[in-house]
Amino acid sequence: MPDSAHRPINDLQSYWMPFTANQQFKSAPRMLVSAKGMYYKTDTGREVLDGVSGMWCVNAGHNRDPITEAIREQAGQMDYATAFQIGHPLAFEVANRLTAILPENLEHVFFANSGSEAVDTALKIALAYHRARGEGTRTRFIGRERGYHGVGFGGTAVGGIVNNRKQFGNMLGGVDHLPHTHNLEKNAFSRGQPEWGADLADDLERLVALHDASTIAAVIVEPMAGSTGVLVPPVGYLERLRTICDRHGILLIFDEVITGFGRTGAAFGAERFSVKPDLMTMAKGLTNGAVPMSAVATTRGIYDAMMDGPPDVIELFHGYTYSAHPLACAAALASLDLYLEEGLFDRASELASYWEESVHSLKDAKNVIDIRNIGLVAGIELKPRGDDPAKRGYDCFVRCFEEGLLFRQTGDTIALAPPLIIQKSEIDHIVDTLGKILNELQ
Ligand code: PXG
Repeated sequence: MPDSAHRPINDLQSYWMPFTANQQFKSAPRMLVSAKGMYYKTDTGREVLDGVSGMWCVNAGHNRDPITEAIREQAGQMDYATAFQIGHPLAFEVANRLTAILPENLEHVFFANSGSEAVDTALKIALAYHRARGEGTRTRFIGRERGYHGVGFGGTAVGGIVNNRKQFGNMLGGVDHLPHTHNLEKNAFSRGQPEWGADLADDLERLVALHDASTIAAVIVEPMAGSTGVLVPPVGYLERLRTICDRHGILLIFDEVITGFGRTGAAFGAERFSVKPDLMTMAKGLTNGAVPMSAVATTRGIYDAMMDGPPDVIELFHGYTYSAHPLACAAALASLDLYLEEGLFDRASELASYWEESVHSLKDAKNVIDIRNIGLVAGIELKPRGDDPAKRGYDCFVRCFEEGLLFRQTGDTIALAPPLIIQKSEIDHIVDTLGKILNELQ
């Protein structure tokens, strides 16, 4: 009999945890069992303040009654319906509600289930669009160093995080990368968008000269890079990417899986930074994290180019069993209602300066080498401990969790992105806890 047949149900070995040091975790597990508003509860009954909105997704706070109710009601009415050749009304409603708050050039919405799927969908739409217009040689993608676009082969290939790539061979061919925009010498302790770095976008001209525009389908970037430690775009940088893409007929994809739904102090990063992409991916906050759902928004031009063939032929051979899942649609509608009713995107914008002041008050805490912020996001970068990158960040993560504060640790950067319902007193608590722990840590 295999070993697993003897395991009691509370054994930790069967579950292979994602993006986790399994061996380390299983020797000292941390368990969450319930959540409400700003707080989780652990299996030992301790309250933990959620400083990262679950994983950048629970923008309206946890277990909000209207969302829970909407999911419950939809589960009782229709659990599942295919989206292939048949529709259900909520899917159309979600698409319409999204186009109402998206930048006005984005007029159509394709549904998937995760950010990774949305990214791969956007890349495939870009390829299919160029091909439909007779420019089928445009097959290259340009991503960016330190970019994160999920874990599909497409997203891994255009992503720029070496640990996420090196185990998986060649991935998608024909991908190149822009330089990242992180620069401690020029930009440490910038507030909001750093002043230095717009020129880094000009590297796209170099890549166009190297590969020729006729081979490039799209550029994909996060307007603000989240996972890789909160890299806020330099003033003028995204504008310059837009100009260069336009000059060469290259599509610009914004991956707004993190920046969507209020995080930067506007509905989307595109609005916050006043740059319109041709395609936008979103996920996470779309359903307030309650049911997996993601989407890709496109311009009318892209959609119309694809709708040009015979009317009885499928235009895009792509989709998922769970595209526009009814429970996800119900959760999305309830989330969008809640965001609007409670004015949460405006609230993020109103709280942003208090947030900025508060997080920057940690400037003199031990080992802090940079603090970055925009909207209700912050990255606090710590000096790596000797030759042990990420260890100080991890120790800080564990100590703060024990003290009742959860954030996301990425290398030696602490990423904070609390639910947009956060109170000023809770911001103070986050900063006090972090300050105390940082000064205690080696
Ligand atoms: N694009 C971006 C910009 C993301 O942040 C994805 C795509 C992929 O989404 P899915 O739903 O497939 O996970 C993400 C996901 C972190 C962290 O460390 C961030 C994400 C996921 C897990 C961890 O901050 N973002």
